[in-house]
Amino acid sequence: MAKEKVLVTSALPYANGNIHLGHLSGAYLPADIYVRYKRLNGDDILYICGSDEHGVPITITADKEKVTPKEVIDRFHNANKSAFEKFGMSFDIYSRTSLPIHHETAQSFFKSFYDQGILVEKKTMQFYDEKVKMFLPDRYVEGTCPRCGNEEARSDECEKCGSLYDPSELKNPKSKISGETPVLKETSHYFFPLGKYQDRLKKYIDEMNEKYGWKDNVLNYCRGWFNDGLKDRAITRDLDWGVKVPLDGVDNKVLYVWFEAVLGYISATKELSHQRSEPDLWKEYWQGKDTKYIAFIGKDNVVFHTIIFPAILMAWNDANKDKFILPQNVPANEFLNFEGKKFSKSRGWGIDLDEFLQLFPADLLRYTLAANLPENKDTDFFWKEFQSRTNGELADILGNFVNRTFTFAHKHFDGKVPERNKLQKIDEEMLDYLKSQPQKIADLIERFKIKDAVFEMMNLARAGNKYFNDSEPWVTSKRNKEQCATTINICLNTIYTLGVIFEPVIPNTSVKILKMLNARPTEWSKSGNSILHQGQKINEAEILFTKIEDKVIEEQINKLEPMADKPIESIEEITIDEFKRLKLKVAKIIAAENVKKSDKLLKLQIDLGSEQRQLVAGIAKSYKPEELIGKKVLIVANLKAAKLFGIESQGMILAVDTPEEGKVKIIEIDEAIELGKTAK
Ligand code: B3M
Ligand code: ZN
Repeated sequence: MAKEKVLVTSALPYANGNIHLGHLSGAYLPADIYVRYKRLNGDDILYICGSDEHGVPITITADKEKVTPKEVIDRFHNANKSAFEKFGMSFDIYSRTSLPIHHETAQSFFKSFYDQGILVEKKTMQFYDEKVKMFLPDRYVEGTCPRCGNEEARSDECEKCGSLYDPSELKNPKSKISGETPVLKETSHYFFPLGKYQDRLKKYIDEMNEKYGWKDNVLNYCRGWFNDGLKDRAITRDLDWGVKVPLDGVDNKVLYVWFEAVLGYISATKELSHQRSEPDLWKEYWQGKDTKYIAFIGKDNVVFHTIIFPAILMAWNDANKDKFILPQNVPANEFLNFEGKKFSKSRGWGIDLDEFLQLFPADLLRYTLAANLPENKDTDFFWKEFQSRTNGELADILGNFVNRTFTFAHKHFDGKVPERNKLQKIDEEMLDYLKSQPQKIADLIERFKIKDAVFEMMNLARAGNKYFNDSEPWVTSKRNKEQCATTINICLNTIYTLGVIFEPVIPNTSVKILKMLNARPTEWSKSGNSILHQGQKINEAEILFTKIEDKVIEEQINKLEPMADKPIESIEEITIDEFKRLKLKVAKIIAAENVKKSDKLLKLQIDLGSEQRQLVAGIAKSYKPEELIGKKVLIVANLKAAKLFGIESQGMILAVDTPEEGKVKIIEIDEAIELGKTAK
């Protein structure tokens, strides 16, 4: 395949907190695997990342800690940069948006738009906290989402349903600084006319998807925004921390962080050009005719990379000679949860990368995360899974195959690659598989199916073990030394291939394997071609993976328990007679509708077999009415009737909390159980 020139970026993490495992699975590890594979493939890659150092998250952290934003960004930029290094991220640069080159770049885009006359200055009503006397940026205001009812929505954006709306639509707004209800007060901002780009953006996304196959989750988000209709977006804010609006007479306003942060990819590439003393390097990638650009992100950043950033680049390209390329693909991942719940710094749920790497080698984490990437749906990190992937896959499959082959080669062939003699069917089959596997894995990685690619890598080690077993070299070493030599030759060559193709996932192990073989990496496409030649001396085997003992994992799990949301409280005891007073009966939901003016309640009609009743249940956030019809449930049948929102409720439906805040799951009863039966 012709070699490609590829620009790759990973979302710029805010420099206001530590990188945790969730971040890695979203935008960093998949990108690093892709990049490392592309480099081995001989493609020409620039991999760009850095800290996002503006925006309200930084000022919120600084306010909380009573330090300056500068102190916050310096601390976290350095901490994250070094944690990423230890994890083996192979960025060409890890830059930062506080650099002058970034401020200049972002300002030049703003100026270009201003000079073209495409920005619209509009007076807007914005939340203002009268107590602390300041305009409140989006994230300083929290309220109820006007679309889905999420009570933790931001002023103009809901993370839960992904909607963007006008701050005046937000229900029950509260200032996060003072806790007061903010007032809407007039200010003026520059707006980018996103709506005018809708048709071009749609065409661009359709075209890219047709040619390069975008992920369904990403396309779905885009469709949603297009259906809502893109609105003009304010690209300035009333703040003093950020990139100053480059207009005379405009003070105390900065560029909206998302407007400038995406341009951080470009300024970071400029910074790299500067570091390498190749002033035009950045242009080769961003403005070259035959470059492609892949942007790795997590799902919460999709709109900014598929809509806002491309629109900014289109607007620049309309008026300037030097034209930028647009993302060819935006393979956004869903989220990684931690032991069944969302990562949460404030609740201490999860583990930071740096902390993790003090306990275990990076490759173990890279492998477990890579084998379980949230490519199509949210996934979880479980300590037990980490242990079983390490012990059962890395150690027992890959490590064991390498170890038994080396032991054998040293014992029977004097630590040299033995000759390959006449091939039997079993050898031919193994060699065919060995030859085909790198291409199969490459195809998967090219389509961003990294999890499947990792599975296929381990499959090669699985096949190696099976081939070793079926060939029985411990038998042939005595009876048919030539056949034994062939087996070990093929096993060593398989280990070589494993050493190359596993490099993107477990780079440190790959280095060890190749060192043990006294070999250098080859180009990806040749890695299955039995590169090791007869007589080549191999080194002593090193232990590649140490198994993780149960007690080590238990220690980590035990650490979590005090942090869990609701520790098991001491529960007041009741007698069996008291329990018997409770009548829990099986009922079927036969009708369900929303309760007007309530986003929590549903009105249900239920059938108990002998009678029908009306219930009001607080499950509207968890179920749509139509999902409930026909379900068999348990109700408390002898609960005193009560009125909710003026509607009589004759009983209560049983449900349990789920890990998702505010959501419950009703207890469903087997279809075979008769209506009206009492639970006991
Ligand atoms: N800093 C948000 C985040 O860390 C944001 C990404 C910027 S990418 C240009 O999720
Ligand atoms: Zn919402």
